[in-house]
Amino acid sequence: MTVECVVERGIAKIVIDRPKALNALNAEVLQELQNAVTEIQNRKDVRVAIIQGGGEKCFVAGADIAEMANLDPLEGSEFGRLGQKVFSAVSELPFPTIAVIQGFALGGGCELALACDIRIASGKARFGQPEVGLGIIPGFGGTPRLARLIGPGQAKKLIFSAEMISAAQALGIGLVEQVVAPEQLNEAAMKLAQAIATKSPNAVHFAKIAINQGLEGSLEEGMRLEAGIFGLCFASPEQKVGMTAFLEKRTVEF
Ligand code: DAK
Repeated sequence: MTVECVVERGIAKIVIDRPKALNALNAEVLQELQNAVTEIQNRKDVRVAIIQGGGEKCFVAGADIAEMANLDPLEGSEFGRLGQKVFSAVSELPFPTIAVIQGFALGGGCELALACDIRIASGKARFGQPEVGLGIIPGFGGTPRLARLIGPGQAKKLIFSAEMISAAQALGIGLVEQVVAPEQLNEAAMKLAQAIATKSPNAVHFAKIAINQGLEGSLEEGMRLEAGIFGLCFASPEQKVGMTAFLEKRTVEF
């Protein structure tokens, strides 16, 4: 098994561990990643997921170039469909996802980080979309997701130039949300995951839907959606539990 998935105290940890190829995504790894996502997506005990690469050097160095090199058009499109399906499944997980990036996040690896809700990187991490140097374009959702996250100008700069950027540069353009010292990466990720895992799971789920769907339409549509979902929170016992605990000056446990 190359993709390991463990769940502990509400936090699912998915590790892509293929060090010989810098965790590159071949069809087998993509299928294992899909299996891991399928396993956790309906589990009520999972409140947040962390996705990371095994080893010191790499998050994920992209799609497996050796496997892709000799694909015919039909195989290429099958590979692309599998990748897009897996990445969509990651982005549609009902709870937050955190990409924990210790090293290279390139091509499909950068796109996997983009499919997550939040990205935390080590100061040693490096990011890039090198596809145009290989005669292809990002194909796992990179073009629309990157442009939405960092704006079309920065996305075009990164994709057209195929240049690698540092963690500090990635932070500067909003490609990652937090950069920490390499030795603090796991601790920082767990701290964030634990903070999320102690909050109302329904509220966190609803907030994710409101933010993601709210970005799809106009501001007015987003506000209407937010109002509807806000109302829905009052159908959940967690709203009563949370507010009652506050009023009674008790610590809340969801
Ligand atoms: N695929 C396969 N093997 C890879 C790999 C990759 N992406 N990246 C690294 N490796 C392998 C190397 O070949 C090497 O294997 P051996 O020679 O030891 O057998 C081993 O990992 C160690 O790599 P290096 O020796 O190159 O290590 P360095 O420290 O010198 O360099 C590096 C690290 C990350 C800078 C370098 O390995 C590198 O540039 N790797 C390639 C990065 C890259 O170009 N990634 C983008 C891949 S393209 C699609 C949708 C999406 C995609 C495609 C199609 N459809 C819709 C159809 C996505 C495309 C991509 O992601």
